[in-house]
Amino acid sequence: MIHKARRFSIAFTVAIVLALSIVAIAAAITIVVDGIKEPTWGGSGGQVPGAVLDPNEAAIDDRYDIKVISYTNDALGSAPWGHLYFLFESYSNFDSIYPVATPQIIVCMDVDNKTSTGTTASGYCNDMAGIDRRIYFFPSLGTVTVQRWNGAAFVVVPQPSGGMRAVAYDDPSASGIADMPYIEGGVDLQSLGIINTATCIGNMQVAVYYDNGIIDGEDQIPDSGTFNMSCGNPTAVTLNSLQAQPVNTSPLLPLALVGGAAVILIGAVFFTRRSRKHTA
Ligand SMILES: [Ca+2]
Ligand SMILES: [Ca+2]
Ligand SMILES: [Ca+2]
Ligand SMILES: [Ca+2]
Repeated sequence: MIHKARRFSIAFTVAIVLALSIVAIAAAITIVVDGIKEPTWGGSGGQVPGAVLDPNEAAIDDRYDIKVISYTNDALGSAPWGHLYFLFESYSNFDSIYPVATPQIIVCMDVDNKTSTGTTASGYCNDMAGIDRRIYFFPSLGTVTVQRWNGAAFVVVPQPSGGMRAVAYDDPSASGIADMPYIEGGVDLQSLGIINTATCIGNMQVAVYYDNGIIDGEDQIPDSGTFNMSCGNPTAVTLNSLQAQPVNTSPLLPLALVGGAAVILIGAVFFTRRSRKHTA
C-alpha cells in the first residue's frame, strides 16, 4: 500500500509540474515600453518576436536610419485584446532635438490581408495596397496615433478603455539624445481591429516608413514591398519576415510540448495502473 501511494504521489506530482510548465509556456511576452530593450525581445517561453533587417543607407542620417524592427504581441485575452509591440533599432542613437520637424514612424498594416479593403499608400510605405490601419509613432513627443480607413478617408481611432498608446526612448539625462539606439512602441490590438482569433491572422502585410523630419532620404522598411506579420493566440505575432532574417515561429512549440506532456502523463497513469496490478 505504501508503494502504491508513493507511485500515485509521484505521478500526481509529475502531472502538476507539467501542467504548470504548459501554463508558463503559453504565457505571452509582455513588453515594458520604456525604450530599454529587455531580454524578452530575444524570446521567452518558446515565443520569439519577429524581426526585419534593414540596411544602413548612405542617404539617411544614422540617427533615423532603421537597422532592425522587431515586433510581438501578447495574448488576445479580452478587450482591449492584448497589445502589439514594436522595437525600432537605428544605426545611431535617436536625437529628438536635431530635426526641425517632428520625426514620425508610420506603420502601415493590411490587417485582413485583403487588398480589396483599405486603401493604397502614395509616396510612403512602398505604396502598398489594402491598408486598413496606420500607426503613427512620434517618439520626440511621446505620442501615438492610430488611424483606420473608413472607406473614404483615414479617421483617428480613439483609445479604448484599458487600451495602450505608448512610445519611448531611453534618455535618463534628458538631453534629447537617446542613450541607446532603441525606440519602443505599443498599441492595443482592439484599435487595430484584431479582436478575436478570426481577426488575428497569420499573414498581415506590413510596411514601415520613417520620416525623420528633415530633407534627406526617408527610410522604407523593407526597401520594397511588404513584410509578413503573423498573429496567434495566445502566443503571438512572431513571425516571419521576407527579409534576410526569418524568425522562429513559436505556436507549434507549445503544441509539441503539450503533446509530449500528454504522452508522459499517459505513461505515468499506465505505470501506476500496472504497479497496482503487480502489488494487488
Ligand atoms: Ca522595454
Ligand atoms: Ca535603414
Ligand atoms: Ca485590407
Ligand atoms: Ca530601408
